[in-house]
Parts: sequence; structure tokens; C-alpha cells
Amino acid sequence: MFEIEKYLQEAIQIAVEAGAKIEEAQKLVKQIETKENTADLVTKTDKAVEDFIFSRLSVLFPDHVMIGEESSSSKINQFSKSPTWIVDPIDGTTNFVHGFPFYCVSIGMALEGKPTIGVIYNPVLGQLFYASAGHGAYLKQGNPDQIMGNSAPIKLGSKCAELPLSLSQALLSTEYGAAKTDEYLLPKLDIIKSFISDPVSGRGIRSLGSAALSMCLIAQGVVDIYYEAGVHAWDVAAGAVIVKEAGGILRGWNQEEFDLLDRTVLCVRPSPSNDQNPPLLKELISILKPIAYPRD
Ligand code: LIP
Repeated sequence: MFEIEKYLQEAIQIAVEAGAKIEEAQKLVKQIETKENTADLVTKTDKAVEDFIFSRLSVLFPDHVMIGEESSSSKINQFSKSPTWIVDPIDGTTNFVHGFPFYCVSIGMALEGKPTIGVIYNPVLGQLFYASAGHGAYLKQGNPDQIMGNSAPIKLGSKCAELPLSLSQALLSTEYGAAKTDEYLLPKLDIIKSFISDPVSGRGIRSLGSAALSMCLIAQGVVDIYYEAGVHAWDVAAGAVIVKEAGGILRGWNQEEFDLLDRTVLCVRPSPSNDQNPPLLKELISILKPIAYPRD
């Protein structure tokens, strides 16, 4: 337990320092490369910030495993008994490139394959979300000094209203993802069509461009449902702990158990009754379409 608290505090410190580096780089001309296609970007800053995070973690915890989106994504399914850090140095790279203020540092840590620590820091909005298994999820806001100082954290999940009974009153968040072939895109468009049109006529869809921050909005209780297919473990490892610890529902599309490597995520915001199978979730599952992404 003491160890986990130490890991969490170090991850918070490193995330805030990494955020400062990202904001410095935001002022400069960005060097952009594409990965899968023109909507899947990586910048020099993603790589530099990942190097910074790993250099700090590996001095502190030399026997831990480090997996990062930019340097070691192919190792993602090689969990060991040692704590495994799963890092996305900038989740929301496209937003970073455009200056749209929803990008973050996402640092997760898994123990024996189970997400155990989550730290997500949005340096533009000055929001730090963090959680460790069994100890609740919190938000600190302000400048880096305020966040690292004694400013009181807000406990997430304690003040949410009851969930709406149907999708017609729900605010939903999702993403289209990087894969653009029909196999992946058409089922997603079908789901969106079902949600926005009759008879469901959902209240609204948001698409923020960061899986990690979308999960933080669930933990905050300001979005009712978030679902995405095509995410990778580094997009969701930290957010998974934050959603769960805030009291939200965290699961996959096809199974109740959340599986870090199966490329799907489905979250429902916390609610006072804590119903694990609310009508809203059943209704969403009835319009989801299967999509076969290869596992991480
Ligand atoms: C992005 C995600 C986003 C998803 C994209 C991509 P990146 O992460 O957070 O939600 O739709 O496919 O994975 O590339 O900005 O780290």
C-alpha cells in the first residue's frame, strides 16, 4: 500500500513536469509526422516527453517495466509480475497540434495486468486527475504550483445526480478513431445514426479527441456515457483507474469485464444508486455493433 502511494505521488510530479514541457513546445513550430494516416499524428514533442517520463521513472524504479505509445507500443501485451508503467505522453496529439485545449499526459500503472494507478494531467486547463485502486479518484485544479502544493483535491463521483433513464436524455462522448476503412468506420457511423435519430434521439454527442480526457469527464459526471472502439492500452490505462475509483461503470463492448488490451472501452458516469446495469447502459449496448479490432 505504501509503495502504491509512492508510485502515485511520483507519477503526479512527473506528469506535471511533463505538462510544462508540452506547454513550452506549444509555443514553437511543431514537427509533425503521420502514422496510420493524416488523422493519426505524432510530433517531436510526443517522443521527447515520453523519453523524459521514462528517464525519470527508470531512475526511481529501475526494475519496473515501461511501455509507451511512441517507443515501445509493441511490448504492450508483455505484462510481468513487476509493476508496468503504460504511458501516453500526449493523448490528444491532434488537439495539441491545433492548439485545441484538450490534450494531456496520461500515466497508468498496471500490477499483474490490472490498471492500479492513473494520473492524467491537462496542462492547458490546469486539471490533474488521479486515482489509485481502492483509494478514490480526485481532481486538483490550478497552476502547477497550486496543484503540487496543498490545494484541496475534489473527490470525484460523490456529487453526481441519478443517471437519465434513457439515452434520449443522455450526453454521450465517442470518437471515430484513426482507422478509416469501411470495416471499422461503418459500424461506428451506424451507432451514431441510431443514437441521434428516432426513436432514440439522444441529447448530444461530443468528440473530444482524447480518450483519457473523455474518461475524466465521465469520472467528473459531466458526460453520461463514453464508448470507443480502436483505443490502445496507453489511451485508457490511466483513465480506467480514474473512472472506476470515481464509482463509474467501466467495461468492454462485448464483455462486462474491462480488458486493457481488447481495444474497446465503455464507461457510464457515477450515480448515487450505483446500479451496475442501468437502463441507459442496456439501451446503448442494444445499438452497439461488433467491430473486430486486433488485440493490442
Ligand atoms: C488518440 C485517442 C483518441 C482516439 C485516437 C487516438 P493520441 O490518442 O485518445 O481518443 O480516437 O484514435 O488514439 O494518438 O492522440 O495519443
